[in-house]
Amino acid sequence: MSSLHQNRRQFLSKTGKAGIALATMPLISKLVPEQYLIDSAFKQQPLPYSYASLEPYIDAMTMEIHYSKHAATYAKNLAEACAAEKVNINNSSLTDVLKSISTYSTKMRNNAGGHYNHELFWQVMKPSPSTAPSGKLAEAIQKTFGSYADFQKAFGEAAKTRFGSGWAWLLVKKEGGLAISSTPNQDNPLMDVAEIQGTPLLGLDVWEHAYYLKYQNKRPDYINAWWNIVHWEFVENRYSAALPK
Ligand code: MN3
Repeated sequence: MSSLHQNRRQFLSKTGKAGIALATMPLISKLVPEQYLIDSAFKQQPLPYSYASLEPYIDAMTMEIHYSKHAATYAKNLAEACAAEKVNINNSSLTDVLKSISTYSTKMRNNAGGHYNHELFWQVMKPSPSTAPSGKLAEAIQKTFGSYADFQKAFGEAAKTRFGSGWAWLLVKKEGGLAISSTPNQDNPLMDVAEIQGTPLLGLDVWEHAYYLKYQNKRPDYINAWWNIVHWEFVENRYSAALPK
């Protein structure tokens, strides 16, 4: 038996029930030097705008701490979890792990989710975007939620009522069609543990670290302001990519 399998076994024996499910999964990983994983596997994409450029909706200091401290830590801890658990993935294969996240450790769940969610979050925002969706996505939103305003209301409600830390999502469900959901902690709709599963198109971080410096306890004000910086063209492209071919 290879040392990889022995390591896997040791890991399984430590993780109990989750490990049993993991034993039935195909082995995604192979051994690579740990330093490689930690140095390069989960480099954050450069922020596509400056820290200050989402003001006044999100302040520069919040953006700087959020991107360079909070999000950077998820990337680092994800690399550590992969090295410790002998999982060889990178940014492009991260979704495979998310889709079977119930078979991994809590550290993997929190940091794979945390890294994926933040990398998406920076992309779904931009300074001075067009202020409403258009094209096929606009049609689907209207069909599913009644109107763009109704959609905003329902999404805002999901974001406001997420107890504690988590995210609100617009997603294309596995079985097709749009849905709004919210997830706790760093979970997301790709995960096999999510209540509503599918492909996330748009995500809003409602952890206090995302808004507390400017908005303190007023999460609804942050949510209302955030609509001004949603990068709808980006979300529309994700929608097109998520539709059945
Ligand atoms: Mn965050």
